[in-house]
Amino acid sequence: VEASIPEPQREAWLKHKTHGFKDKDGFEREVVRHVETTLARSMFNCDESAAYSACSLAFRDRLILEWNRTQQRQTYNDSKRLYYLSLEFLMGRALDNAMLNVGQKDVAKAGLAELGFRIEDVIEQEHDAALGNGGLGRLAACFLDSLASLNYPAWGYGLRYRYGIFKQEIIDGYQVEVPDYWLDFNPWEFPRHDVTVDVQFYGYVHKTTDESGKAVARWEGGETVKAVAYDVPIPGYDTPTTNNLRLWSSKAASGEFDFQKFNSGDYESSVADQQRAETISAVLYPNDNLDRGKELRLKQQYFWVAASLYDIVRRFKKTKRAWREFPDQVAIQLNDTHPTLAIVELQRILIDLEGLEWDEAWNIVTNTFGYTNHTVLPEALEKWSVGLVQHLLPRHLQIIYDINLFFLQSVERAFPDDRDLLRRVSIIEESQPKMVRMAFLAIVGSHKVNGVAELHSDLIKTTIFKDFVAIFGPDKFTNVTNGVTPRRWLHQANPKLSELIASKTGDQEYLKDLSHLNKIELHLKDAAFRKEWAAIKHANKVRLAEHIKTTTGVEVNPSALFDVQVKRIHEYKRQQMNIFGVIHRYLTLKSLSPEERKKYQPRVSIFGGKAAPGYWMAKQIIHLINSVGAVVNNDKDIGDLLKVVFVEDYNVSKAEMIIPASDISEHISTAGTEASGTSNMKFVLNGGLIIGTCDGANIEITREIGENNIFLFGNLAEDVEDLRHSHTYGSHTIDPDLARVFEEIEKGTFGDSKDFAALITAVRDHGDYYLVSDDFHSYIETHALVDEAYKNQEEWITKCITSVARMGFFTSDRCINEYADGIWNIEPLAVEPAS
Ligand code: F55
Repeated sequence: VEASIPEPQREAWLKHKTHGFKDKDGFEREVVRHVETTLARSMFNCDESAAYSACSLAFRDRLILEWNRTQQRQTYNDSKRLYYLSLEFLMGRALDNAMLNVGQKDVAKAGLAELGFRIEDVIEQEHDAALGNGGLGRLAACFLDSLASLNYPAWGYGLRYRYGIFKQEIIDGYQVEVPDYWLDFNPWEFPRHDVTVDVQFYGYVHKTTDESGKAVARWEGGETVKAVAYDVPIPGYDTPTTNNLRLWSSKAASGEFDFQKFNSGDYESSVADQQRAETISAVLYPNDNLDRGKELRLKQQYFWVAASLYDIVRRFKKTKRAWREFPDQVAIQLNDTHPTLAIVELQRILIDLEGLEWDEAWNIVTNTFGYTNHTVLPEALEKWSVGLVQHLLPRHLQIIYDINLFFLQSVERAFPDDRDLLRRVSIIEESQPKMVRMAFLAIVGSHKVNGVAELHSDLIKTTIFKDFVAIFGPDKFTNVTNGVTPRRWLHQANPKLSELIASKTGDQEYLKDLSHLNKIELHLKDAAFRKEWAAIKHANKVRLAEHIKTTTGVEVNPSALFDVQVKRIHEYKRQQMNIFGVIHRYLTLKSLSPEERKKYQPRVSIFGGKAAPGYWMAKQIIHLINSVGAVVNNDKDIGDLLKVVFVEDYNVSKAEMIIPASDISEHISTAGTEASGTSNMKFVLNGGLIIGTCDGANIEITREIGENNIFLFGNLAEDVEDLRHSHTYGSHTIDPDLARVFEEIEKGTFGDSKDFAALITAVRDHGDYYLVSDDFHSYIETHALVDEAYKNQEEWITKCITSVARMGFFTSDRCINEYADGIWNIEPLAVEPAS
């Protein structure tokens, strides 16, 4: 308010009000202006990179105006906001998305052409914003797109990592990690050097009494790090709403302490302090579905949580409302347990700093938070040692113990004399060392807990959180099946298919209400439509084939069946089973006469995905895939019948190219292990079929598209436990086809067999935890069905079109509306069309 321009001077402001470009001419003028002034270049030295920069700046200027208006509108309206706390936002590229969401891509295309550039080449210049590992981070990005597109008042809060997920290089068949320094030129972020928060670490707790004699705790000493806000505009599709993603960056707090050091000549150590502070937001931890308990990771979590909560509370306090109204103004969603300290931090703010009573504060806290669980894998459930929390956050540990005490007391009242129940649900695990169970803390501190697909939400209720269902009742636990944004994953990734669909649904409304896709089923028999459909898939495959040729040197035939598995490499996702299946196919082909071989359906097996740098088994899988490729791709007997390629550095922008080019994709996790999966949705949405297990969202996809349109195989989740038990305690015989594959690997056909021994022994000698052998036979048989089905192209295309028509449910818009109604209790804010 203090910075507001007084009435008499506002006329000048209004006279010079900024407007974004309106048409092609306006766009070109802005591009040239940015090249010549902002970038200090000219038409004599404007390369594609400069064109990208200038084009982005032109669009950025447009976004800023609507972004400011959106924030003013939301503040003025003063209704409840959602804050989505996620340590990961896997955004990918922003320019293409911005052009499409503001509806000006055609203008930009024509304008860039007149200035001498192809829009595709300009888009390709952008570095992915890769602040995430995989599904969890990409889900957060899809949610931001839907929140803005549906006009919800919502902010994302995350960390501004200097290094995103590493870049993957494949050298001699092995993964090599290269740091991803992405901030050299990033026009999409706005540093807010005036928006900072001091975050405290370490120190001790001083217990004392206030003037009225009430016991109070004061957290003192330790060290302080400064959080600086960087804001990223999130444009909605076909709406002026432009929401905010706030990312925190760490730097040294310049207090007395540093000056003392500096003045006493201790320059080096003052620089070292500076660097230590900056380390907090330096790098994204590259583990997906694995918790490693590193101190720096806990520091990241608290740094980001403390800064975000301070910001949220500061905004609430400006409204001068009573504290009990906090949950009517603020909903906070925890994307997995990574932000669980937010529960403790809000309780601390309310009782230690604002002087509320424990019960009143705790009521506010639990009504504010919701928690989304993304995994049942035990190795992914976060735990922090009590000693570490005590050291880093002494006051928080006390509050955690108090939360646990009151919780266990209430459990004891409801279930008297059940000591074992208390032990099982305690937030503190009485192990050596003692551990804080973050998922339990998140459950106790939230009003809703959700899983991300039906099977997964049922599993958490019957396995890892069973006791909590008994304690809190079943209504606290719910399901919100994941979804994906059709703007990026259809319109942007597959513009030709998007256009064809629009021509049959009548308009592009289906991008806002994906259920309209069902209209294309009426055109199932339209020969011209089908032909066009097939031509688009083929063109997408040609584009991928070109990429494969230039990056790997392998020539693949675009008419072959493209079989794709792209996702993080993990034993539970079973890329090892896929490559064993490929070897089986290779051996089968080799055993046939040239005549018989010709009857076989040509295939390209395409893999992509990163292994966590410390995950040795995952790295062995990558090595085996590349080693098999090296043999198969150079085998003259085989030719086009089988190619095996590993696409380096799978990321969001590669996904946009690969997914539209797939005929069949693999979602083959051991039943009960993949919480949802989201690429399965993207593949089907782009006219690819899938082969998969009865796991995660595959089950709901099957229900929607019909079981004739999906290739399901393998054991069911309910049988997994017994099978594992039988491996360990019964006699474990390996599937004969798989044994034949192992034999060939051990003969050295794909290089030194010692390199792959661990992959074999995991199945043969170490209990086959992921049931590769149990599922192998049905996997191979189902692939044979895929071959057969593909030979009948007419039927295949019918399956593809029917499936796309029935995918409306899997939009992240549906998903966000479910969260808004069932968990956040927020409403969209009506907007006038963009000015
Ligand atoms: C990252 C860090 C930690 Cl410490 C734990 C997990 C992760 C992570 O990346 N998890 C992840 O991606 N989970 C995935 O979430 C998706 C979205 O809900 C699901 O579709 C997918 O099944 C699940 O594995």
